[in-house]
Amino acid sequence: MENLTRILLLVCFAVLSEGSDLTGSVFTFPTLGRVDHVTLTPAERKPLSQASLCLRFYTDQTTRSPCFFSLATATFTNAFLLCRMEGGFFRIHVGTASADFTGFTYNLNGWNSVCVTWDEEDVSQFFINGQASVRKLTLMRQGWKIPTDHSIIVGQDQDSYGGGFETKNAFIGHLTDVHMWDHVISPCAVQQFMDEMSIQPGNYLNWQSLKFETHGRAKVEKKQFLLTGKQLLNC
Ligand SMILES: [Ca+2]
Repeated sequence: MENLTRILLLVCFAVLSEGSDLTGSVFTFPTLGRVDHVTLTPAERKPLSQASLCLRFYTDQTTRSPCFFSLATATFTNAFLLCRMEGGFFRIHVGTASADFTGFTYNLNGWNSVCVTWDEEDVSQFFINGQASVRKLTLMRQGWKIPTDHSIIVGQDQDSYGGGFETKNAFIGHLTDVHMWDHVISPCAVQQFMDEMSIQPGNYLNWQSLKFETHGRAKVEKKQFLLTGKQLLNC
C-alpha cells in the first residue's frame, strides 16, 4: 500500500511537472487590478547571458505603462522586463539598464505579435507585427548574466521579487503564444512567429508545455475565434 501511494505521488508529480499545452488558449486579464498576474516556471532555471522572448497581445489599453513580461531576481527586479510605456513606446529592461523603442504603432482590439532579443554583446532588438527596431545597447555591463534565482510573471511588473505590483503596470486584455529562449533566435524565426507559422518552441518557456499559475482575476480561456481576426465558414 505504501508503495502504491509512492507510485501515485510520483505519477502526480510527473504530470504536474510536465506543463500544459496551451495551444489555442489565452491568458485573460479582465481588469486593471493590482494583483492579477500569471506566474510562469521554466522546466529548469539557469543563468542567462542572452535571451529571446516572443508573445502576442490583444488590448484596448492606450494609457499607463502595462507590462507584458517581468523576470525579477532578488537583486535585479527588472532583470528582463518588457513594457509599453506611457506615450506608446516600448521599453526593454535588462538588469539595471534599459532600451526604448519608439516609432511603432500597434493594433488596438487586434492581435500584436512581439519579439525581443538580447545578445551576449548586450545588443537588444524589438520586433512587432513584422517591423524591426534598430539594434541598441541596453548599456547593462557586458558579460552580465541574469541570475538563476528568478521569478517570472506576465501581465504585471515586479518591483520586488514575486510582488511589488502597481495598478499603473497592470495589463488588460489577452496574451498568448508566450515563448522564451536561452539564446537569440534568428530573424527568420522571428518572421515565422510574426506570420503565425509553425515555430521551434521556446526552450526556456514553451507555450506548448507551460507550467503556470494564475493569480487574482487572471485566467486561462480558449481563444475566441472572433479574437483571431479570421472568418469561420460554419458559424
Ligand atoms: Ca512597477
